[in-house]
Amino acid sequence: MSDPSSKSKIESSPKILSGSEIFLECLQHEGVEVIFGYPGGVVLPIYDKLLDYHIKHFLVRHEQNAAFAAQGYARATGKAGVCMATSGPGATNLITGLTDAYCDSIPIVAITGQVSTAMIGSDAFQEADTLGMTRSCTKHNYFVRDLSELPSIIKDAFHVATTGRPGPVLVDIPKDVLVKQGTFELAKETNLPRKRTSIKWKPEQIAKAAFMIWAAERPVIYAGGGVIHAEAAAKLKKLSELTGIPVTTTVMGLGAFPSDHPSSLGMLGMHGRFATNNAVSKTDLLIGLGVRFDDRVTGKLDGFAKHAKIIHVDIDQAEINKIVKVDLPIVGDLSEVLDALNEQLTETKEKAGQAKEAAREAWMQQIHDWQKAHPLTYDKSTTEIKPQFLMEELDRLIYGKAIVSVDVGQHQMWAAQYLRFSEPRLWANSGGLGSMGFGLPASIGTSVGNPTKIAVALIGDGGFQMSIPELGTLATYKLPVKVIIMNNQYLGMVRQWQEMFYNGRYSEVEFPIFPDCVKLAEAYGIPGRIITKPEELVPALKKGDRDPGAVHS
Ligand SMILES: Cc1ncc(C[n+]2csc(CCOP(=O)(O)OP(=O)(O)O)c2C)c(N)n1
Ligand SMILES: [Mg+2]
Repeated sequence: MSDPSSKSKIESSPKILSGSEIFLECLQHEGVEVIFGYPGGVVLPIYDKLLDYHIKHFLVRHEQNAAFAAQGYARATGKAGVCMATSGPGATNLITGLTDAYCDSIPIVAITGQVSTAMIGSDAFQEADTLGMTRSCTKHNYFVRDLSELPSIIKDAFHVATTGRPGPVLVDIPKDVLVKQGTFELAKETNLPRKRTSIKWKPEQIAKAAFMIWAAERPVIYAGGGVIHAEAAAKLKKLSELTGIPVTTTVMGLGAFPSDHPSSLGMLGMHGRFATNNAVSKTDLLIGLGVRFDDRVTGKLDGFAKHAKIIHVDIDQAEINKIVKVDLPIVGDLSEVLDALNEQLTETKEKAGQAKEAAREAWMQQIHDWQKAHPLTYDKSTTEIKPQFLMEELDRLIYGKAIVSVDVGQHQMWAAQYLRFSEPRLWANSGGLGSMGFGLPASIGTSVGNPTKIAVALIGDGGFQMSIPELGTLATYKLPVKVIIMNNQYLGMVRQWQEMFYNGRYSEVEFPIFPDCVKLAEAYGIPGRIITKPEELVPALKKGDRDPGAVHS
């Protein structure tokens, strides 16, 4: 994205720079190429200097969407996404996006302006306690008291966001620091620990894990987003292939294991597959990798994997025994742990690997029988477009070629069940927080972050109405995002709960007015079409292959 011939100002100018310039120099040195943001009073000094730098700024239509777009970028690339907002309302608008990133362990660095230091505490115009408000939804937050601290804070912010368990970090910078002149000296290294984790797993734990794995008759691997964050998908595949153990993934772990692998069990939990949940409830060894035993996975805890010994590998010690008491906790970087475990398993395979072979074969057969008896099915006889049909057709067209960003609701779960993922970072969803309005802005970030893949935004009619203005961002930057609005004409997920748990007493789940999406898209200069018949689906999806386009089904 950045012009390779671009020169940092520091090489051509004296070392006396303004706070804004120092800030932008620091970002450049962190390798930042794009910022998703929205300007305002106290960040004007940064926006002014931005004109002189080769960092590309994407002007979104709401700060919440800057945070979601930064997340889309981070989820697609593994690098920290950057978002920026002004003080007061700009900062408060970021909060949902920060909380969302915190829940899903997504590395983003949020920059907020603050009123000048001398005015803090005076109820100044657009003053808000950003630090206080974001303390609980960031991995860490910083306030820049003095210009001299700025380079080291920026360096530390990127370090904290991307190392250990990744997460959002916020840096709040008062206006006087941005306008002040000072000598620029780049912070060379962070003083924080460089290791991804300071707690190191022990070889005895690896040996014990290998022993438990060979001793198990009905093992299952339960893999989560941590596998993707640790770039450990290939190592997970090796583990599964070395041992023949099937793998189920969480909604955050989709892509951590290839969907079409014979040992793939798809997703587990409330919205997971019958056979997979059966396997988890009957397993005698559950190997949790980069997971957090979320309630959408476990359901009632006393019924979860109740026959199993549990191994839990996670980089965050706070996750160990938080929800479920485990038999063997291993705290460490999954990539390192899986290397060590695979080595141990390779060494011990010949001696120990055969002991339970017959039982393992019977276990896989049992799982296949469950899968055969309870496949994902739907009524194919209707003349309307069934969501599952849409997913199957979309999957056929985009498998391995697209990054799919989804919103929150029924469509999200259909996508999670039916779409296949060949590799990590092809899926962006609001897993832990379940924030409606996520999908469309996230697709902006995935499109910018990885333009080699087709960007698809698959969203509900409810979530779409929360993010309509971002069509403006798509159009402005001509981002080739394929927007698919699944219009079931209600807040489907909520309606489903009312149907199941409130005797079908539907309350406030329909919109009496829904805009004509074609006219709406065209108002932004984006081609759109409404389709209602199954036979129209594939031609419509194909037509908009690389153009911005809205399909309303
Ligand atoms: C910001 C926010 N508000 C409310 C909810 C509660 N909620 C979860 S799913 C859902 C319905 C989503 O409807 P729609 O976007 O049409 O998707 P569908 O379920 O119909 O596929 C709602 C209201 C939420 N998750 N996020
Ligand atoms: Mg809907």
